[in-house]
Amino acid sequence: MAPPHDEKAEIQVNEDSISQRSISNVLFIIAMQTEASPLVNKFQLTEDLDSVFPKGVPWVRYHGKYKDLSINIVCPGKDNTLGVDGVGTVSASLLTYASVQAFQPDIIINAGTAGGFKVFDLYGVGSRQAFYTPNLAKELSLKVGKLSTGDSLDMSTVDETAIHANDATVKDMEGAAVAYVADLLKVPVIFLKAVTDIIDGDKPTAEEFLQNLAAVTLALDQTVTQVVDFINGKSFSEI
Ligand code: FMC
Repeated sequence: MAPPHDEKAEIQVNEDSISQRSISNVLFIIAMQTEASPLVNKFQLTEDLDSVFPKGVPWVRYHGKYKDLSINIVCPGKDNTLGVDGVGTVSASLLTYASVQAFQPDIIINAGTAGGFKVFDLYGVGSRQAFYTPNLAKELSLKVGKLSTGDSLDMSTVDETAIHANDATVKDMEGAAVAYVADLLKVPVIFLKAVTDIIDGDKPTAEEFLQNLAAVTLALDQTVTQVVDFINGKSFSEI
């Protein structure tokens, strides 16, 4: 007869074995080429021209070694019909799914830009899917908050009500999709978002977004590098 099934103990064992494991394989999901390019250069990654992805999809993969880490950066690429970056949840979820299957990462990092709200001093807890990284946030002085995702740069009044009701402090167009797939496939995930625009500020969102994109991408690039340097050689319990 099988011994009684102790689910609690099993979960504990799983968590322990995850936390002791060192992180060696990092997958970045990045929506826009402008956001990805500086990192591709920084980590000296090469584009995979013989793609592991299905033929004809616009998804782009860059990969290589940086310090002790194996790094993949994937982007949805340019929409086949419209020629613009495939931002948003639909492409993000498919790309995340296919990339986890193909590269079996230890951790997913969704890096990109986001809109922020004027008040950004809330400490968001209980985010279901994000991996808890207290040491990383403290060491790099990163603000921690709740991220809200929708398929629009602009914010409708309905979105606004929901965002405020849930205490979200940043707003993007991919995070929840990446979180959903990461949870589905049980891969730890973290989100790094650099703020391009103040949603509840005076300037129109799209205008402010475009104005700040280059400068914010630079800041994102620096933070991502610091995060990768911090993660390098560490186990999950140390981040
Ligand atoms: N609202 C929603 N998304 C964004 C934003 C805002 N105020 N600022 N920056 C973004 C991010 C989204 O995640 C997309 O990838 C891209 O930038 C906007 O097209």
